[in-house]
Amino acid sequence: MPAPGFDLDGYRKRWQTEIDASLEQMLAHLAADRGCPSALLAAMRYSLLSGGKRLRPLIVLAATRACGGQEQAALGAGCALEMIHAYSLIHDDLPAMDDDDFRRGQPTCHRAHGEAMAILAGDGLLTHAFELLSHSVPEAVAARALSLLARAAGPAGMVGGQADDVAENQQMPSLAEVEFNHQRKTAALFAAAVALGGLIGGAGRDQAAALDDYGQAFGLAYQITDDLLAYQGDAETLGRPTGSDEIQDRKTHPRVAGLARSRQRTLSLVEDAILALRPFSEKADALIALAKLLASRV
Ligand code: GRG
Repeated sequence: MPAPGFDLDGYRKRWQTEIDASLEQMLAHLAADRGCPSALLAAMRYSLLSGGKRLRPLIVLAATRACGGQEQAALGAGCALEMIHAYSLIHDDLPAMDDDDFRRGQPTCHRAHGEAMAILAGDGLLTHAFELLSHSVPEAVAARALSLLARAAGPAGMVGGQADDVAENQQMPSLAEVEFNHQRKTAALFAAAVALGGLIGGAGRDQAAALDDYGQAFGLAYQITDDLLAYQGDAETLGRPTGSDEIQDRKTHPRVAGLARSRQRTLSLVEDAILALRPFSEKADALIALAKLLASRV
């Protein structure tokens, strides 16, 4: 199972390029559809092609690889997931939510394209993701794929986590409440990423359960790491300005548990994620390397 010689940098560079090219191509198809207004397309393009790490699609591809499938077959599903991620960031930045002016070093979508168009760009990316996914996976698993993605992104998943986040609550939550929020707001999409990769790669029941364990643990660790770096003021590793959690009095993991416990929790979740991959061959190398990268950030 271990993958000591795996070249994660090379793997990421290669597939990030492919993912970006596929996203370009999908927007080109949309541009050819006379029903899509150019102002809307411009706002969608602005956020979708603004240089994210493409972590969720990479995980879709890595999960397909772990099951013995070809990454190429998972590109469409990975791009669909990235569209949902891009929509969530656009809406998260809006004045009614985080009210952020910058994302990935450039003005946020509503700053560049106006609030109404940014809302619609998010709506467009969210809905187009499902159309794209419906013809990116084998017909036999299409309904399952659409349903799991809708659940992960929806009111009992990411939207639910975000709703809890914005709800006014003066009390300090328990750590279990914080983690429940992270499971929905962030981990649900990572769990959907491995589930989609598994569906495309033909995962059996044990492998699908193992991928879910990996996705949940990875996703929770990812959110705690993000909060830890923000808490420590490590804007460089984080890739965005820090300090807004304190300003907005957000009850993050390190604010509730303290630095040392949050760090420890991240490391133990990464260990859980890697251990979950026992039912796989050495082809789980990319998933393992991605989890190890997370541990190296805290
Ligand atoms: C608005 C419905 C709705 C949901 C928003 C994703 C989200 C829910 C909020 C973002 C808040 C945030 C900064 C969460 C931390 C973890 C996270 C999801 C970071 C951003 O994802 P990365 O690191 O970003 O993959 P890039 O820029 O690489 O795509």
